[in-house]
Amino acid sequence: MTRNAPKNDVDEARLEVHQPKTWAAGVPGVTVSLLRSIEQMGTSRTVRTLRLLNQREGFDCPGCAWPEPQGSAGEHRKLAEFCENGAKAVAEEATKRRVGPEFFAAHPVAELAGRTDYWLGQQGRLTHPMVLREGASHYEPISWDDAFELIARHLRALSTPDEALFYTSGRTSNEAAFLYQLLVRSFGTNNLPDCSNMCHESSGTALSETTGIGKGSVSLADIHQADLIVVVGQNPGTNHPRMLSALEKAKSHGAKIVAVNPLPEAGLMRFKNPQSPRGVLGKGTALADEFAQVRLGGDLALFQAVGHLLLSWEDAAPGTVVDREFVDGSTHGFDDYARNLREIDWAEIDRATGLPREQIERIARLIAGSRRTVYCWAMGLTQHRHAVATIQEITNVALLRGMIGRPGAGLCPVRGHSNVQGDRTMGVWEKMPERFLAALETEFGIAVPRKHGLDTVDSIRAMRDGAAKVFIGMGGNFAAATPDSELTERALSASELTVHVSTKLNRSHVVHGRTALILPTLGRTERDVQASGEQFVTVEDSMSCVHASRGRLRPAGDELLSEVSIICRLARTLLGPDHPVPWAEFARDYDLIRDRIARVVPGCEDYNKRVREPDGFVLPHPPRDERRFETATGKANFTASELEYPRVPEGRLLLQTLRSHDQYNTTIYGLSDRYRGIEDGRRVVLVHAEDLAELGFAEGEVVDVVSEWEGTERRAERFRLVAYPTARGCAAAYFPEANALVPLDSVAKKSNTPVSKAVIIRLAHRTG
Ligand SMILES: Nc1nc2c(c(=O)[nH]1)N[C@H]1C(S)=C(S)[C@@H](COP(=O)(O)OP(=O)(O)OC[C@H]3O[C@@H](n4cnc5c(=O)[nH]c(N)nc54)[C@H](O)[C@@H]3O)O[C@H]1N2
Ligand SMILES: Nc1nc2c(c(=O)[nH]1)N[C@H]1C(S)=C(S)[C@@H](COP(=O)(O)OP(=O)(O)OC[C@H]3O[C@@H](n4cnc5c(=O)[nH]c(N)nc54)[C@H](O)[C@@H]3O)O[C@H]1N2
Ligand SMILES: [Mo]
Repeated sequence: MTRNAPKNDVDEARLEVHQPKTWAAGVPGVTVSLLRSIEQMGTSRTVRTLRLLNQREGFDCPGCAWPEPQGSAGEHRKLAEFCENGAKAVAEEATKRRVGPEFFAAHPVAELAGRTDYWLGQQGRLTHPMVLREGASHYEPISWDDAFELIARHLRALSTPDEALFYTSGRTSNEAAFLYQLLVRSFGTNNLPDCSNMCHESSGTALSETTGIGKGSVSLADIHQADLIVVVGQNPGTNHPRMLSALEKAKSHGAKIVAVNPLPEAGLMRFKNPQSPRGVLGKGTALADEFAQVRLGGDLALFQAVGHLLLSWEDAAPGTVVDREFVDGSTHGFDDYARNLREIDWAEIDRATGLPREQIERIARLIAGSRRTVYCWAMGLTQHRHAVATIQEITNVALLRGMIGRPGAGLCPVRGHSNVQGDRTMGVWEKMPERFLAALETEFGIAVPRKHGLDTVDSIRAMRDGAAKVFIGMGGNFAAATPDSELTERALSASELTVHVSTKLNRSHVVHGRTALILPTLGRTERDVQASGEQFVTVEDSMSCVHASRGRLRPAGDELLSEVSIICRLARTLLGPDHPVPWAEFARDYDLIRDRIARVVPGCEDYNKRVREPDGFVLPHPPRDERRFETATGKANFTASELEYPRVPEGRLLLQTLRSHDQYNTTIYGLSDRYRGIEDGRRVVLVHAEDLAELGFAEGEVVDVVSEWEGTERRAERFRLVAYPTARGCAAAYFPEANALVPLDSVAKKSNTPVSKAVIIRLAHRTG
């Protein structure tokens, strides 16, 4: 399969490559964010908007899920509690540009399908519900009522509700997410694939088995108090910039930082805090004390080696390394774990990690000597075949040292989308537990299905095979975010109906089913006024804190409906006026939704009152709160795993797909990957200079990239080679351009997450 670069792509001839930076944030960060904001919003709207970002009376940043400071620290929230990339996320949403009926009249869908994600996103906010009728060349306006009728007609015509798919991206508020899953289950299916299936599913799976809860166990205060922070497979300087302030604070108390990454990411090396004069003017704070440049997928081996060393030091001096009291009292499976790691094959560890043994030993020493260790990770761990085992190996090391349920310590999967964790808490999951489903039935007097639904990868398979015919997306950009672009786009195009509730134009609108709808919705920044008055919504951050978010800007258009209204009106049309759920009342007053959340969702008692507290409230987390583990054994479980790492054939490279500094997933803000020194272009592959030489390629050459998977090949054309200091044998290219290379069937064991960080590729010279 070959995927051609869009014809009118940005001119790659302009691409410039500079030296990668060795520090992150600081003045350029602030200047860039202000310029981008003013470009999209104008000056006065910029000032008004950024003033409300992440303030107690304002809206939650639609960027990442990193938490805001709480309690007395929250009193001192800096006026600018935002980062460069948060400001870009806001500018993208609060832009003054508009995509209305005239735009669609002027641009046939076939033309839009040839545009890049960047171009599509830059056109502005969607303002009117639009329909693409079967066989038509253009989207045309449709009334909201007709749009809901059309969807209901298609859904009712299915032979079973399981032929419909209901996707969610993680920006949806708790209120909308709760109603969305209620609608989907009332209709009769658990087909609730979400972006989490491609994101932290592996973390949820790993942690549920080991600690009994699929969420992280640390608070911001824990990070501040830690004496050792291990950051694995994460690029906070770009994707969670406010995390750098937390790392800086920990450092100021003497904490050490270990960074494990195939790339020397600027944000792991040095931070110049834009919110302190010292940061702006001085050298900034050095972050990583130990930078382990691991090979892609080598982390399981690394943490097995660390575990092995810790155990051998314990054997040599019993009682000095293992937290006996915790291990004996609160865990299960330690002996099997210890037996598994008693003997390890160092030659295999060397091949898997590419790390010097002395460095592994230094890292193990830091871990053995730390009294308060926090482990942070993101996509560098979750998107591998052996992702679940890798996260469990880190958990093993944490358990061995008793680093859970202790101040300043714990496990911290750093979430992506600003409300991806909340959406799961509210029931957006294809396999919610029985307890939740039963509570829904009791609360609403409805029957909900028990058969597990389809996740993202299985949804694509179902569309490909004709087993799913209607696709509805509550936010997100399914066509571009998913693996195997060619196959996925064909699967979507084979659907009878595709519907997208969206704020901005994206590829999923132009790779459409036979009939397609675009339903424009309010963003986080906008005022949401309903019959009972102005509404707010609630979200949950990466550290289980639930709080209110209130948009203050004028909506992008008079026709826009809130996500809650869209769900309620669709539900009324589809399920009829006699349905036991009071959909119309919910749309009038979101407090009524929250009353139900309080009764159905564990830990949300008294929801309306508690989300009105200035900082909201923190959901219960038994391991963190009382060292209680709701697992099958009633204890925290050690795991004994085989050593596993990606094997790369001769002449091939291992490719990871990642984010540039100037994008939010499939939303491309601009073409400047500033910290990595890549300007004015995105179709690049970063490869070590010595690998380029060995493979017989020249820096700057434009090549095709071919991925190899079980006898099949996928090809993406025209990528420029950049010599880059990545780990040997490893390469990197940007998502979503490189998604064409990720095979649909290459998934993580247990979590079914696409393996986007370990794609076997070869480079091919272009002929002619
Ligand atoms: N500005 C901005 N913020 C974002 C996003 C965005 O696109 N833009 N996306 C949001 C979302 S949804 C998410 S999930 C997060 C993603 O946040 P990240 O996980 O930081 O995102 P990626 O760009 O995928 O970066 C993966 C990092 O892991 C490293 N890595 C890759 N493979 C391996 C490996 O095998 N081992 C190790 N040790 N490291 C590895 C890469 O070199 C890179 O530094 O960010 C969220 N925040
Ligand atoms: N190869 C590769 N693939 C990946 C990844 C990778 O690292 N490599 N990362 C994966 C990860 S971690 C994730 S989370 C997924 C992301 O997958 P998605 O969440 O599906 O993708 P996004 O690009 O975040 O979605 C952007 C769109 O959301 C819509 N939107 C924005 N705000 C709102 C809102 O408030 N309401 C509504 N209704 N719509 C809104 C806009 O129309 C915008 O175009 O991608 C995954 N895909
Ligand atoms: Mo994500």
